[in-house]
Amino acid sequence: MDRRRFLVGSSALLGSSAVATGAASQARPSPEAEAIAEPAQRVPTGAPSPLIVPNGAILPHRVVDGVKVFHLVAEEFDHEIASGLVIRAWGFNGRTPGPVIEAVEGDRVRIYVTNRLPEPTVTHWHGLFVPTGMDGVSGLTQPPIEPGRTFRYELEMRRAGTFMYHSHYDEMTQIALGAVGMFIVHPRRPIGPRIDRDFVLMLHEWSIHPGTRRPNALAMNDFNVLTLNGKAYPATAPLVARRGERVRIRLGNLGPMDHHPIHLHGYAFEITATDGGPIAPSARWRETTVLVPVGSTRDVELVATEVGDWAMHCHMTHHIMNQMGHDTPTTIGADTRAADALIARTVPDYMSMGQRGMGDMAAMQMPLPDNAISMRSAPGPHGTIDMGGMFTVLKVREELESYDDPGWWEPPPGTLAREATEDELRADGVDPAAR
Ligand SMILES: [Cu+2]
Repeated sequence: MDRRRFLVGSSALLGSSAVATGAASQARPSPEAEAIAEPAQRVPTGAPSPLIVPNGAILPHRVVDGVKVFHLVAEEFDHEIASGLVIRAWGFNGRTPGPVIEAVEGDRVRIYVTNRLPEPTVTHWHGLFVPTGMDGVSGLTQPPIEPGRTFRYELEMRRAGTFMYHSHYDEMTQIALGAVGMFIVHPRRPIGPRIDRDFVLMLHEWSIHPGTRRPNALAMNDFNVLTLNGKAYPATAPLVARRGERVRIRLGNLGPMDHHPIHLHGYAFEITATDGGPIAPSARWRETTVLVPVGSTRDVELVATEVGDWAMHCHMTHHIMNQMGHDTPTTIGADTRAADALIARTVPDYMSMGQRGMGDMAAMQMPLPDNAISMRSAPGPHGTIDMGGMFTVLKVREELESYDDPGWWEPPPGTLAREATEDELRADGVDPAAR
């Protein structure tokens, strides 16, 4: 008999049947979670920790006769990707991704979806087990929601997990314009180690030609704006944790086309769940990069043992850059002086770039069209950070007064890479001129 059953059994013996029955039913983890947990993890660990949605929001609800009632409004609005770039997006309740829907296993949930888009829409509950008629697939499971109309979805939260919601009408257009969101269902009684910091991040990609406002819904592979919860670095908020806290990062991907290998520096994490369900502890392995395919979620967990500022980013190099033209010939290694001189006769300020690589372009203040952001670059504590897009920072500190951005990490003496001295090179027998 494990400890939980022992406690439940002994409280039943006390005879106060109402209290004992209530305690027993509340204390039981879901059968699915319990079935795959290691014996040592089967003890409930208390209430779920609150969700943290960097740069985002949680959808409010009201309870009517025991049912959690939500209202999503599909609509068009201006959305700021980063300072200097505002797009005309489609999403929910003025946001893309839409606000996170948060519920608890066993809840009865009613979601009204009002369509204020110029064309029909429907909303699909990705990963949730629902009756077919509530699945939200236009034409297959329901008629489309015409502009101006409101549909009602009745859902039972049959299992806990990290799920999503998105348009399932004119998917190419509506998803490319941002009609997506996360849907988190907490376990009724969490089991396993308690999570202290429970982050929710939705990955997305956009094709936005510099100087334009409307994402190109027809793009198939030339995505030039990559976002975490709708923001491109440097607008992405850091993930802040205190040393020793257990951190969960829930990642969802409803971008149009690309899978994203999300890499975290300084740590190895475990992938603990997908939108298919939790992964038994005995089946997990450790990673530093988690691939989040389109149409999937991944939960990763770590204990924040290492203080510092740790980069977390997509490892596809074009996904940590902001707007750029991908159809420019490369000039790395080329001697362009003769061509530059010829062109400068008609374009006096002309300067070709990139002959020594493209790192310089981060620090260079190039004139941009209105409503465009530079390809990359933001000031960091040691110079320019030459990344943009799908990039953020996990900031772990020994002491924190709040979870607001604690600023940049100040490395203790002796823990910062610096230029080697002549003496050091000589003492270790390293000759920089050697071939
Ligand atoms: Cu990526």
